[in-house]
Amino acid sequence: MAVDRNFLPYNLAYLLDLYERFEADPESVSPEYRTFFQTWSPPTQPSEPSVTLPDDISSDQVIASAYLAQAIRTYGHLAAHLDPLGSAPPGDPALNLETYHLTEDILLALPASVVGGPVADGAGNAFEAIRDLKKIYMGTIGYEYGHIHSAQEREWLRHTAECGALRPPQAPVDETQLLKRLTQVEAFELFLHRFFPGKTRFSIEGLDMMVPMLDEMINESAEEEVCMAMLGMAHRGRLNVLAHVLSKPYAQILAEFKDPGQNYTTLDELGWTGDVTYHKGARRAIRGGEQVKMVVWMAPNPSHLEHVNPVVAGMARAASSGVNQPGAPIFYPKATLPVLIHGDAAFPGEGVVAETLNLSQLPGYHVGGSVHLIANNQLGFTTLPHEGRSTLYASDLAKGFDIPVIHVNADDPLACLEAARSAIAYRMKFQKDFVIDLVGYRRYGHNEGDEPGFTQPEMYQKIDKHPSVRTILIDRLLQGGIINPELPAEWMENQMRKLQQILDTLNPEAELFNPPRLNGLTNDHYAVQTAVSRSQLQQMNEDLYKFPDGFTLNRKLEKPIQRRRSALDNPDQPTIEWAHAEELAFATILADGIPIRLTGQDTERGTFSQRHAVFHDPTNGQTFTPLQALPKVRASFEVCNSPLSENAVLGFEFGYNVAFPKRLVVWEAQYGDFINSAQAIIDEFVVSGWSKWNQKPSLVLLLPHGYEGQGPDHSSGRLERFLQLSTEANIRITNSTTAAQYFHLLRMQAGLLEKYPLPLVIFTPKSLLRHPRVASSLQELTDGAWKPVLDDPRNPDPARVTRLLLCSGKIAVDLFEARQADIGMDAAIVRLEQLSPFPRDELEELLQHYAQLEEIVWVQEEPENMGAWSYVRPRIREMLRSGLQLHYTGRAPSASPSEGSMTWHTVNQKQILAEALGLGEHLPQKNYSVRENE
Ligand SMILES: Cc1ncc(C[n+]2csc(CCOP(=O)(O)OP(=O)(O)O)c2C)c(N)n1
Repeated sequence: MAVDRNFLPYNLAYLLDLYERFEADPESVSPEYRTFFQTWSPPTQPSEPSVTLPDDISSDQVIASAYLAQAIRTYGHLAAHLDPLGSAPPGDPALNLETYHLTEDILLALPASVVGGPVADGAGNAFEAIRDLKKIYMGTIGYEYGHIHSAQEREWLRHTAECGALRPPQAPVDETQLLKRLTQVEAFELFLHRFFPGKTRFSIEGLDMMVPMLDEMINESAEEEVCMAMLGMAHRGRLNVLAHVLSKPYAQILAEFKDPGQNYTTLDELGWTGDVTYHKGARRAIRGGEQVKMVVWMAPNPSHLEHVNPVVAGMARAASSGVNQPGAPIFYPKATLPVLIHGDAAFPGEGVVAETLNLSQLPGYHVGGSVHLIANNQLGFTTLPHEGRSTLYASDLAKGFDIPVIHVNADDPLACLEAARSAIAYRMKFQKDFVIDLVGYRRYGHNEGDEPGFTQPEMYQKIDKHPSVRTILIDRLLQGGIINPELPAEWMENQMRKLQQILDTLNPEAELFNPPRLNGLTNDHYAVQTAVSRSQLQQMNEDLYKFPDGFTLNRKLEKPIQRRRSALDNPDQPTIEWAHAEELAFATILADGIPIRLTGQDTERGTFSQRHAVFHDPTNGQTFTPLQALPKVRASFEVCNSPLSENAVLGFEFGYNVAFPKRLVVWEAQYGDFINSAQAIIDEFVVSGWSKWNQKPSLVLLLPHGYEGQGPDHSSGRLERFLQLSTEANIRITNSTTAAQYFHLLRMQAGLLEKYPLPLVIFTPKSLLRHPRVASSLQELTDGAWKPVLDDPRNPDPARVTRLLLCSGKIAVDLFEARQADIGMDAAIVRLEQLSPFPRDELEELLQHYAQLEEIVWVQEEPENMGAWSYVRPRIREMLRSGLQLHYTGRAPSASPSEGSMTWHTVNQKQILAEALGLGEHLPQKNYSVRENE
């Protein structure tokens, strides 16, 4: 049998030990070894020069030496010198000779082959090999790869660590250039410190090597197939990275520091807030001659630490996906390199980190491997590691995700570059994540105005005396006679002079970004052709439900699919249900050449078994996705079930969308209620990305919403929160009630991607998904358009209507159902299908139409402090003509969105309907209704 090198240990001694055990009892070794030993026997002629063991060396000592070597490889990081401030590493008894009853003399007497690996090749005996192994594993790099499940990867990592191919002299570093780079890094901080004292910049000092490491990663990957590097990072060192890695002009950064804000007009007028300088993103093209060789892109991010991680991953996924052909998108795993820079307190502390790591190997979220760099300054604001995490290392979380880790001392430039090279080499080979824990310190307080001595006096006594990495490098280069002694000072002066000249000649306003204006939406903005011809829809419907030869449809789906097949036969019959309308909308959007990505928990099938975007053959488990098999489309359709996450997955979809806003990206919550697990992504990215960073998101959120007695956490998508966040120009919020409206809305969103992209929140039905009142006719798709306001379908005589029951969403259907045929003719039920931007003109038209109105009753099923009431109330009041009253009917104010019991729900729901419709059904509970104008 061929020996699989992946499970062969380096040292023969270990193998012999195993062989002995196998001979004594074959069951005592693993199945792989058992198979292997069946055809293997110990070499009679050693492959190494033959060594005769001295008489006083036992085979136990040979085995002990092998164990020691193994322990150094596995636990050497515990004794590595990782802290530039010199704290003692924890160490481990497994790394000590005494633990194995070994001595230096014993090791000197043993051959190097008992240690194995490349170190053995150059060593004269086991002592030298162990010494060299310790240099590798217990120097200024700590390797952690023993937890990796794949033997092939472990072998590669071990080989990479030990064979030295990535480190000098095999891979030389131009240390003079490195010094030049570190001079730029340090001069930038010194200059800002001198001219803007105390102003927050979150200096990189103490982790200066971050910049050359990023240079190295970008240059290394530019040599491969990578055409884009996507960076995400928090505040620490960001300005330095922007200046040097993203080539953001010094003038622009200095202008932002000067902040000529007095000439700006007010926030009100612009709707623009911009963001602090250390949150801004940037893009840079690296050219190779005329060609753009690579694009480096740093995403803007909020202060909310680590929340940019999934966003960057989503951006990378979008950049690596080919979408301009029918079927599934084509993913190019090496095309984009995501690099995420984390804080040492934030990485273990913020849950979104784990959520994002969990995305890394999932088919719909894979980005070909991200490189993570923990900017470890050993403090989180004032918090020490033992207060901030329950793990030894800041990086330990990553080990659970099968990610290799390298810890490296930030004061050893060559070790840092080796770590960067290893990360890229691993990522390119295995397309998996890699973590570098860059251990440094923080030169100043949390920010430059902060006094660190209040809380870390001893640490800062050390830091105050600690030389910068540039100084350490200069000393080394001078000692080696590599540079001329005048050079470092000369370079530093030149750099400072350059910055001074830029500052002296600065025209801050010219350098600053000129903010665009936010305009409110007008009716023109939804003047998009959304109707589709009858013949096209009928043809698409036919194509959609043609299954491939040999595909067996689940028996329980035969009838519903048959209903879909025939639903377009009678154009004026309301036979098209909600999910069917969605599929038709998607098909037509793909035919228009717009790619679609649809994700969410259990979204392929749909939480309520309504969608079936993917069919599963019960006889063989094969799948079929009709929207990927349509003949006449020009763009890809991607659909996938998300993992159980809201925060990271929504961040991911936001990133995917904002990187390429002309694709239709739809994310669905399992129930709208769970959206609050992603509140930071909503607040910080979806609704404010435009205002802060001039982004143009067009993400669609589907949030199942409606009161159906399922308790406080399965009722509300928190309409009120979105409405509160809307400025009428940053997001569209809808709560629509018919399949046709949904069809037109999706098509309108797709049609506006180019012209007027806006995030769109659609509160979607649950029990109404198959309700006959919600179903629509083909005619409504072929002739209709999106209507922000829907008048009463009963078409009441305006002369008789004195009460307008104004509402939004499912309660309208409940009102229609509860209203009896011959009564209530004085009331019209009108639906606001769109809440934001508020459809003033359409509502005004209706108020004119119902000229006899005496009262408008806002009816909602949500409690008074929730739902749309607080939002619509001032807007409706503005429109009240003289004598017209505004009233509220709905649930009483409440801390929790709904009742926990179906009975209690039913009582309250009935009461709201009775009150609104004036049915006089006085139920035992307090009848909650607010008389607005009294
Ligand atoms: C989600 C979130 N919580 C709290 C903060 C406040 N905050 C800003 S920086 C910081 C410390 C971060 O420490 P670390 O991750 O080690 O990064 P460092 O600042 O040391 O570079 C904290 C708590 C924040 N910005 N974001």
